Amino acid sequence: MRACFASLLLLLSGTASAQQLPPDIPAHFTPANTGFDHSRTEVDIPMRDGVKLHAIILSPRGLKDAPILLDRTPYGADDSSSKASSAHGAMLVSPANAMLLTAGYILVFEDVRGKHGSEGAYVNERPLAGPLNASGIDHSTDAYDTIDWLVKHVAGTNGRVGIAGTSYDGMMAAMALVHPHPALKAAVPENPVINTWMNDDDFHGGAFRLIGYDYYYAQDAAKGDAGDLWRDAYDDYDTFLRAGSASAFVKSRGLGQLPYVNRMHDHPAYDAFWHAQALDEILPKQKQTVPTLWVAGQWDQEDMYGAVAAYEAVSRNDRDHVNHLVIGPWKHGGWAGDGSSLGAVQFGSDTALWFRRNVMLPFLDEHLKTGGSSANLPPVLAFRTGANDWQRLDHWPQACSAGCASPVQRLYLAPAGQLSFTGPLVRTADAASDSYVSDPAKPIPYRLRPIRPTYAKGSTWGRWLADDQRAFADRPDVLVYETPALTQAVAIGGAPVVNLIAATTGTDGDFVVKLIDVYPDEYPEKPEMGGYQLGIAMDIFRGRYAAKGFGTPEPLVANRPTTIRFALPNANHMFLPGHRIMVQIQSSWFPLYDRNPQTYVANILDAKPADYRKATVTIFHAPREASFIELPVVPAGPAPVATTTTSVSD
Ligand code: PG9
Repeated sequence: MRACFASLLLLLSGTASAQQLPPDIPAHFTPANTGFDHSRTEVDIPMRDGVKLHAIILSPRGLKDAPILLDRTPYGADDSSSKASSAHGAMLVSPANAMLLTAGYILVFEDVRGKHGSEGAYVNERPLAGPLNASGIDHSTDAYDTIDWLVKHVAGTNGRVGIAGTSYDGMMAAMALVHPHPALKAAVPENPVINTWMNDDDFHGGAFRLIGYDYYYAQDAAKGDAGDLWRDAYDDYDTFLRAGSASAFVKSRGLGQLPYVNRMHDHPAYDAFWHAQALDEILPKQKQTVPTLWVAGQWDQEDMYGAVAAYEAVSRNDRDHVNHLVIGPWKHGGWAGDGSSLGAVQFGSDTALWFRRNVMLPFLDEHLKTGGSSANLPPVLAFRTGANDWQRLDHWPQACSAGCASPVQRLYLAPAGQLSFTGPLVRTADAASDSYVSDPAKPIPYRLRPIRPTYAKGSTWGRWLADDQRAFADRPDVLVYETPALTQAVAIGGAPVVNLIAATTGTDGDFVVKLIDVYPDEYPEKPEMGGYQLGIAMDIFRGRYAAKGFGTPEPLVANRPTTIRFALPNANHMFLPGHRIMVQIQSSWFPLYDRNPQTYVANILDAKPADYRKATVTIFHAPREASFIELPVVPAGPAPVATTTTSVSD
C-alpha cells in the first residue's frame, strides 16, 4: 500500500513538470487600428549593393496623388515616427512634420546605412564617392535608390519626392542633390552640416570643438545610441581642464576605438581629407537643378556655417534660380520649434511657426503637389533681428567689399576702449595698443559655469549664443571696445570680417572676437534686458593659420605684430538707436574649444602639460597698425513687408 502511494505521488509530480502554463505573451500581436487616420508601415528598401535600409512610411489614410517627403537620419527612423501612441498620425511626429502630414504629405523616415534598423557599414558623414570613398556607394546613391523604390512601391503617390532634414539629416538632403533622382523635386536642408571643418561641428577657425566627443561617442560606439559619456564632475569646465589635452581626454574615455575620432585627430588642419568632403566645394561643381530651400539659424550653435555657405556657393551659378535661402533668428533646429524668443531675446512673433506655414509649406506645395501654385519666394528671406521684421532680399550677403550699393564699413578699435567708424587719430598721448595675459590654466568659459554637458538634461547649450556676455567683459584677460550710444540705427547684412593687428609673446595663440549689441542701461520694455550684451556674431581663430591659411599651420613669431583676419558668422541685425556696438577680444573659449598651449606644437590635440604657457597678447590700434571689424553695413530703412502668395498666417 505504501509503495503504491509513493508511485502515485511520483506520477503526479512527473505530470505537473511536463505540463507548461500557456504564456500570456502571444507569439505575434496584431494591433487593432481600425479608424486610425493614418497607416504606419515598416519597410526594408534594397540598395544597389544589396544592403537593405530600414524605413517607416507614415501616410494619411485615403490619400491619392500625394507627394512624398523623405528624411534620411542617423538618429532613428523609428524614434522620429513614434513620438506618441495615438490614432492620429500627426501625434506620432514633430509639430513641423505634423503640419506636413495634415497638409497631405506621405512622410518617410529612413535609417542611414549602418545605423539603427539599417544594414551595412555606418561611416560618419560618409564621404561622397571620390578620393575618400572608392566603394561607389554614398548617401547620394542611397538617396537615389530609396527614391526610386518609393515611387515604384508606395501607394497613392504622385511620383514627386522632396527631401528635408535638420543638421546631419540636412547634410543627407544636401547629398541627395549630387546626381539627384529625377523624381526628386524639392530639397530643404535645415541647418545642414556642410563643412564640418570650416565652422560647422568639428572645427571653427582651426580650433577644435571638444564637445564633439559626446556626439561621436553616442553615434559611433553603438549601432543605436550609445548614450552619454561618463563624467566625474558636474561642470564640464572641470572635466575637460582635468583631462588636459584633447588626446588625453580621448585616452581617458577609450575613444581611440572610434575610427572617426582618430580621423579628426589625424587631420587637425584643413587638408585634402576635409576638402574632399566639403559640400560647399563639391555642390557648385555640378549644375544644381532641384529647387532647394537652404535654412539657416543666426544663432545656430552647431552648424552656423553650412546653409549660408552652400547657398552662396551654388547661387553663383544658378541661372534658373532654383536656390533660396532663409535666415531666421534661431538656434540649431530652432525653425522647428517656438521661434518667439531665444533665451532672453524676443522676436515679437513666433518666427518659426511663421516660416513653417508661410515659407516652407508653400515652397514644398509649389514643387511637390500636383498643379502646385507659386510660393512667390524671393532668393533670400531674412529675419532682421533688432528691427524684428522679415526682409525679402535679392542676394546674400547684402554688403560687399567694394563697388556695390553697400560697401563694407570699418569699425576701428580705438584707445580707451572706444570703437569708431573713423580711423585712429594720430595723438601721441594715446596708447597705441592694449594687452592682456592669457593663461591656459584659467581659460575663459564660453558660457556661465557650471557648464553642464552639451546634451545633458538642463544644459543651456541650445541658447548659449544669445547669452548675456556681460559676465565675461570684466575679466582682465578680455579686451572690451564700444561705441557711444548710437544716435541712429546701424544695420548689417552679411558676415563681419575681423582684421586685428596682434602680437603675442607665445608662438601660437587663439583669437576670439565677439561683435555685441549692448542694450541701453535701462530698458523700460523689459527691465531685465538693461545693459544686456547680446552676441550678434562671435567666433574663434587659431593664430597658426594667420600667415599661410588653414591648410598650412605655421608658428607665430613671438612679439611680432601679425594680421589676424577672419570672417565672423553671418548676421542680419539692426543695432537700434540708444544701443551701443561692442567688440570683445580674448584668447580662449573653453571647453567648447580645446585650449591653445600658446607654444607651437605640431598637433595641438596632443599638447603636453609643459606646452601650455601664459602669453601676453597685444592688440594694436595705432594709425599704421589699425585693428578693425569690417561691418557689412546696409541702409537701416524700414524693411519691405515680407509677404507670400499664400493667405496662411499665424
Ligand atoms: N550638429 C550635429 C552633428 C554633430 C556632429 C557631426 C555631425 C552632426 C547634428 O545635430 O546632427
